[in-house]
Formats: sequence, structure tokens, C-alpha cells
Amino acid sequence: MRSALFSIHRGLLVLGATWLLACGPTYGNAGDDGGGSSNQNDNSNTLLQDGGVGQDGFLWPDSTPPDAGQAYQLDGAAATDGCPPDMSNPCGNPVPPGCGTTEICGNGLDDNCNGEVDELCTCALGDVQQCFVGPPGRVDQGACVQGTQTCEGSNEFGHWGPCTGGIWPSAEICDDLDNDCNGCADDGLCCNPVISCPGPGDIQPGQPFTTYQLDGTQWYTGTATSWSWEVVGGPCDDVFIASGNSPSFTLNGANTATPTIEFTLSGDYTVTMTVVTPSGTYTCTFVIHIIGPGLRVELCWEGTGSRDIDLHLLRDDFGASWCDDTYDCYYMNCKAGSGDGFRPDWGYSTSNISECIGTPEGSTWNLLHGHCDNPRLDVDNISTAGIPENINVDSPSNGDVFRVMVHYYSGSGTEHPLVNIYCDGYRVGTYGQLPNQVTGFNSSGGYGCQGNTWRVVDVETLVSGGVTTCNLTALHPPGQTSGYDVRNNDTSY
Ligand SMILES: [Ca+2]
Ligand SMILES: [Ca+2]
Ligand SMILES: [Ca+2]
Ligand SMILES: [Ca+2]
Repeated sequence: MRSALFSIHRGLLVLGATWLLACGPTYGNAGDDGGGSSNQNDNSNTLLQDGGVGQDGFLWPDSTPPDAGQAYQLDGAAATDGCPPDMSNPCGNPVPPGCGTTEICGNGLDDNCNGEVDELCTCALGDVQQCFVGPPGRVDQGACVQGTQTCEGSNEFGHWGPCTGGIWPSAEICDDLDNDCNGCADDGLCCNPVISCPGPGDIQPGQPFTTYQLDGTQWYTGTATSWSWEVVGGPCDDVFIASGNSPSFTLNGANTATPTIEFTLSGDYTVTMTVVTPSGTYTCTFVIHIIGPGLRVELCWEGTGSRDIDLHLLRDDFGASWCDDTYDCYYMNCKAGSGDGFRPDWGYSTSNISECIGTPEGSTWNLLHGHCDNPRLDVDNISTAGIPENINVDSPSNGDVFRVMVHYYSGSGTEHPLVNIYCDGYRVGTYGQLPNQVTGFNSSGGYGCQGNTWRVVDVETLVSGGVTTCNLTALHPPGQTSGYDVRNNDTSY
């Protein structure tokens, strides 16, 4: 019966989009969106790319974005046909979608509900902001989680790229979770959930280089035929996977109810749990935030394992040049076991050993120092595939300015390094990502910062009330307002 109704509704949606896509004061019973009476594996939350209506309740009429107010189909009607009263679950006061007629720049929201976030807004190349693809009123409601988008183009003509990595409103399914983020779980369904999927508040954040334990039996308690888990990471994992390497994280026990994940990078990871049971297949999708304190700079590149690319960090007030062993923090002097006589002392307090004990350098920090220095190089990747390199300052001071540099140490061929900047665990900058890869980075030079050097970004840390935020200034060739500052045989700051 309900299947037949879905077909009718879907036909109406295609033919009568304007009528159904009420957004604003007339939002509401726009018809069941087809997600279902079934609690099977249909909780897709992707935007449609082209044409028609999907089970996720989004409409994208053709290859051009819809007009203001037309991107999202909103709350379905309550199930009534043959549904026992105790299982019928209307939503009395759905959260207002908050769609407007004009887009507001810089807020990461789709204010005009046309399916695009901060469209026609300018931004600075490499800046990253939190964003949400859904009616703006539904942000951070129910299952919904913000994602991120990176500024693409050039500094003069930057625009926001796709918003990814979050969880958007999707058609309500029977999973004890508010999938369409209207404030009511499983509303509009005739529903007795077999699975109880976690919402954002149920997922604890993790820390890089520590073991993250998951337990699917918290969310599904019945008989399981099999379990499977999938993890999707951020920009560096895209680089690693595209170049045929392993991702930066390790998923152990992916076919058990209780897998563990070893994360080496900060950032947001989308995890999908699938459990096959005698009564059907169920999925839960959620986001784990991996958070390191203060400033973290992470470098990855395609040719890990064949090319040695090095990360450098230098504070602007030392008057030093790159590969200066007194001030520049890099592989030569910033690791646990390298040169105590010339470790860079930037005046920061040390961190508890727990902040670095799980890193490749952790046991050496513990053995030689009993704490972790700031700054420090947690990972010096010389030849291991699928591993990033990173430098941390756990507790920077307010107003400090750090410059990030990438050096082509050894190997041959053209490389496309990518740098992520995190402040208090949130990614705020990404440089060198497609479609704006670094070009002309093809000459290695070994010791003394010879060969290619890429001055990436200046990061000012703003510290207030124990919270660190960052002001980023992308760097360009001298005298220019766009492009990457790649030089050769030049060690000047
Ligand atoms: Ca918009
Ligand atoms: Ca906006
Ligand atoms: Ca709901
Ligand atoms: Ca639900």
C-alpha cells in the first residue's frame, strides 16, 4: 500500500515541483518522501546530482541549482494507513526550516535553500569553513552534523567548493534517530525501530594517535549475521587513496561488532556501520571528531614511500631563515630524539606525555624527556606510504604568527603536497587540494633547504578563554595576489 503511494508522490514531485517544494511559511506536509516504511538500508544522505527526486527527500531538477527555496523537500505526512495508534508518530512542532530568499555570505548556511552554501560569495584560497547542506533552521538538529568546505580558485576570485563530510537532512527511516532533523525521531513513519542509531551527542570525540573503540551492540542488540564498518576521512586520505596508498587511519576488526580505529590525523571522519540480521540490513552513519589541542599543521603528499617531503614551522619574530637549526622546527631538531643541544625553544610550556605518547615518537619522548615539547614534530615520514607528517604547538600564545613551509628534500618527479591547518581540532585551512594543486614542485635539494620550498600560509593564533582560533593568510609569490609561493634554492623566511 505504501509503496503505491510513494510512486504516486514521486510522480507528483517530478511533475509538480513548485507545488511540493513549499519552503517557508507553507512548509509541512509535502507528501511522504519515500524513505520509508521499510527500515532497510536506505538512509542515503547525498544530494541528487541530476534530475528527479530521490529517497533522501532532496530535489535537484536539472544540472543547474534550483531557485531559492526549492532545493529541499520537507517533512512528510504522518503515516495513517493501517498504522496502530501507538506506532503512528507525527511531529507536532517541526523545527522551522528557516529558508529565506537571499543568500547570506560567510555563515556556511544555505540561507535561500537552493542547495548551495554561500554561493556567489568570495573567500580566500585555502580557507576552510563549517557548512551545512540543508534548510538553515535544521543545522545541528537531530542527526545533522555540519561538514566543511574549502575556498577554491584564486585569492582574487575565490569561491566556496563543495560542502562535504557532514550529515544532511535525509528521509526519515525507522532507526530511533531524527534523520530529517526536524526535531522528531522517526516521525511520519509507522515504526517500531529494531536499531537505535547514535546521534551526534552520542559520539565521543577522539584524539590523534589513540585507539578509538566502537561497539555496535550499543545500537543493535539483536541477533546479527554479520557486521561491517566503513570510515571516510578528509583531504589527506583523498590524496593517499587516489595515489594507491592506504588511508591515514587503520580500521581493525571491520567485520566485528567492536572494531577499533587508530587515527593519525585530526579532523572529521564519517563512519558507517552496517549490520546484517535475519530481519534485514540496517545502517547507522555518524561523524567522529578527532581533536588535537592548539595548532596542528599536517602535510601529506602522493609519493609517500618514494619521495621525502618535509614540513617546517617557524615563528615570525625570530628573524630566522629556513633550516636554521636554532629556530626552524623540522626533522633535524624538532623530533624527540634529535639534538637536545639545538632543539627550538620558542618559550612554550611542555605538554603532558599523554599528548604524544601514541605517536611514532612517543616512546622516545617518554624515555628521553618524560613530556612532549612544543613545538614538536610528531611524525617525520621519510619512506612510509600513506603517512602524513605533522608539527604541533599544543598551547600557542595569543597573537603568535607562524609560517608553514614545505621542502622537497629527496626523490625525483613532480609532487603535489597538501597542507591542512587545524585549530583546537577544527580544520580551518587546506592548501594544495584539487582543483588547486601546487605546480612546479619538482626539484629536491637535500640538506639546508635547497631545492624547492613552498611557503604555504601564515597562521596567527588567537587565544581567549582557553580556546584557540586562527587567522590565516595564504602566501603568494612576492608582489602577487594569487598563486603558490614555490621557490628554488631560497632559504629566506
Ligand atoms: Ca544558497
Ligand atoms: Ca549562506
Ligand atoms: Ca524527524
Ligand atoms: Ca529515524
